[in-house]
Amino acid sequence: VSLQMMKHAWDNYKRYAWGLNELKPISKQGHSSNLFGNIQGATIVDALDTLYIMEMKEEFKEAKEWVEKNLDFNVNAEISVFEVNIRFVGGLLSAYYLSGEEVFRKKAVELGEKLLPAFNTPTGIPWALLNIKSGIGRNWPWASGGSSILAEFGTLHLEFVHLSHLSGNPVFAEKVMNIRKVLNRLDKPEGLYPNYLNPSSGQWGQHHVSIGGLGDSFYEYLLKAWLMSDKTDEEGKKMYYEAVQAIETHLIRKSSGGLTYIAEWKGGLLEHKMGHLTCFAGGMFGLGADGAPSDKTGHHIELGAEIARTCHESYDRTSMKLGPEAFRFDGGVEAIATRQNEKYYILRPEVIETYMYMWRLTHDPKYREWGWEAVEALEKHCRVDGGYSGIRDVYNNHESHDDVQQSFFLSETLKYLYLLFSEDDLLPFEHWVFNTEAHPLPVLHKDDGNKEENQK
Ligand code: DMJ
Repeated sequence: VSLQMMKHAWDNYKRYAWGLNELKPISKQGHSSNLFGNIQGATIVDALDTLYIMEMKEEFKEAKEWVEKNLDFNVNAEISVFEVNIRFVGGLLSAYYLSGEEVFRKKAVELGEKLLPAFNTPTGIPWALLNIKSGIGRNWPWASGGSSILAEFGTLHLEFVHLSHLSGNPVFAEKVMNIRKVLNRLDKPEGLYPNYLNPSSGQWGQHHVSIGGLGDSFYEYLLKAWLMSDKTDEEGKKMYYEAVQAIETHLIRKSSGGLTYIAEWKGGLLEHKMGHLTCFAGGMFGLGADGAPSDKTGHHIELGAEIARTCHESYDRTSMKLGPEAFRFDGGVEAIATRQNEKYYILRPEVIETYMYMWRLTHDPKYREWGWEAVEALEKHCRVDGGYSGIRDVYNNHESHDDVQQSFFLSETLKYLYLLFSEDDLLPFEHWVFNTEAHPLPVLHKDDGNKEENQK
């Protein structure tokens, strides 16, 4: 089914928005997101590995030809370093490792080089935004005290390690190792990492902590850096398990109805709200269970299972059976969005991602059942003639479509669904680590040099 879904999403993107960043499936035209500046083709690059894995050979070929002829980084564009890294660099790296086609390696390294000026700050903590022509960087104007964002500068590690590996140039890995160094020198309030860090002063901004937006994939990349290093990156491992300990103590709570959730922390006060983005943490806890101290393994799996259940409840308690952007545990509600501007669903993957990890780790059939419920809801409410669209209010009985087919729907949501219903030997966890945009990167095994290309 996910293959049919992919075909529908891809064919419509091709028909109405080819070469542009994303598709507007209702108005049937291109959608340009300012996250990528003038870099074009986000959906193509994000979808390459999904097409490959699903064996959509013709489509993969046309996507590759587009990359060869049209993907151009010599543009005057201010881009988000994080978004371009996870979607473009990550997408190109995966396409290279899966297919062995040199063009993807070349483009990935070329783009990586374009991102390097972002690290020209007093601390080496990169800017959020970079003009890839002039090399001038800055931060989001809304970020506390001119800060860079934890989930942005903390989500470069996997891709940059691979860029060094593939180019022979150590500079990429050095840049991300320096980020670790800066973080390790700083005092962490209650062992937690605030979302904001000023790249000039090297000081934290507001003490807001989140495992959802602004924080999320920083934690994910600590664990995955260790796994991707064939479990040699002890520093990443230590930082991950210590962070999880602090998160458990200060952020994880159980509702009176028995649902485990991860709250947000604001200078010591808890906001009892969990984002859709935070739901990825179920899969992360599951994936990290194996490396936890032996008496804690079962506990981490259990935590993953509980987060999966809570996030499933957030879907089940809506009329469309698709989850809201954020849900709350206060004012008499549990796992329900209370604010109008938190009731939307934009085709995000995190809940299905967690089902996929928990399925592989436990083989409990409920994860496939829950995944199937999501497929039915997507088909019923998000599928339109011109592709797939997000929904403005999942508690309403009538769809109001937002008219965007996000590129991560093709790279993540559909890939994780496909993997959820595939055998475990398709991209096995011993050999592959998924970047935060679901692009698989090979584990760099200690003893086998460049063999990883063959580890499909
Ligand atoms: C994706 O770009 C990535 O999963 C990122 O980590 C978070 N946001 C979107 C999907 O929701």
